[in-house]
Amino acid sequence: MNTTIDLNTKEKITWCPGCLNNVALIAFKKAIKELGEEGKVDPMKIVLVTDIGCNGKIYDYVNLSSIYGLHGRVIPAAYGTKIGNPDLKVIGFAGDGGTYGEGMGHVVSASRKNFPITMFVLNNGVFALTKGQTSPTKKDSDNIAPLAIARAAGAKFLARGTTFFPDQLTILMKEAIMHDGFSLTDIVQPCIIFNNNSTELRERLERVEAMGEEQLSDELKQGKIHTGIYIEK
Ligand SMILES: Cc1ncc(C[n+]2csc(CCOP(=O)(O)OP(=O)(O)O)c2C)c(N)n1
Ligand code: SF4
Ligand SMILES: [Mg+2]
Repeated sequence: MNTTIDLNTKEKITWCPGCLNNVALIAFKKAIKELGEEGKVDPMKIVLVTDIGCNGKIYDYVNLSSIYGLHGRVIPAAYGTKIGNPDLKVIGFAGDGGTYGEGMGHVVSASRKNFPITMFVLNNGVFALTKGQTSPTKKDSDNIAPLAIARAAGAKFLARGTTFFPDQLTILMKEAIMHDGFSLTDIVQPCIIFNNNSTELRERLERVEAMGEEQLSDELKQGKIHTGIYIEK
């Protein structure tokens, strides 16, 4: 197993200065590096499937085999890749607009049928790349609770992380990647240009060891947003 792969690339990062996507990128690379060093994952057998959006630029910033997919269609592309070669560890990376808007039907199918893929969603509450239109998770806009929906559809591994707790985010990512079936990790963060809700998020976010059914939907109640892992017992 090759655990010494350099995950960095030479591509210039074009996210806005201070974009929290950088935190998720660092947490993700740390997770892959540590799993490689622990002998749990072979980075050469990982395929990253990315979406369109600010989040999608991660395709250029991680030195892994990758597919730059269509907007909202990361889950089918990832599942097809896994079916084609079950030896691969397939990791989807996408945004809230693509995954919970256009792609929500795929979340339901993946949850229901337990597709053996990992999904990370950078949830900034807006369609950021296209200049900040409201996404399904933006607070005060009849927002949805994606983890509760996935749970209702049968998902067995759900996690919520945040770029405000980067150490926990790495831990969540490692657990999600090691999970054999479908895992959905929602990563709450502001978009500092189009949805700068940093102060509000800092007040609402609360780290917990394990999430229960009720905590999955706390975001919908617009109170505390718990970060942690829910695993079906
Ligand atoms: C099928 C389709 N619909 C719409 C678009 C235009 N589009 C590109 S990126 C984007 C918004 C992405 O929002 P999100 O998924 O939340 O990602 P973010 O930019 O916030 O990271 C949209 C609407 C597209 N490329 N393809
Ligand atoms: S618009 Fe928002 S999400 Fe996109 S790069 Fe800038 S800060 Fe990041
Ligand atoms: Mg978004």
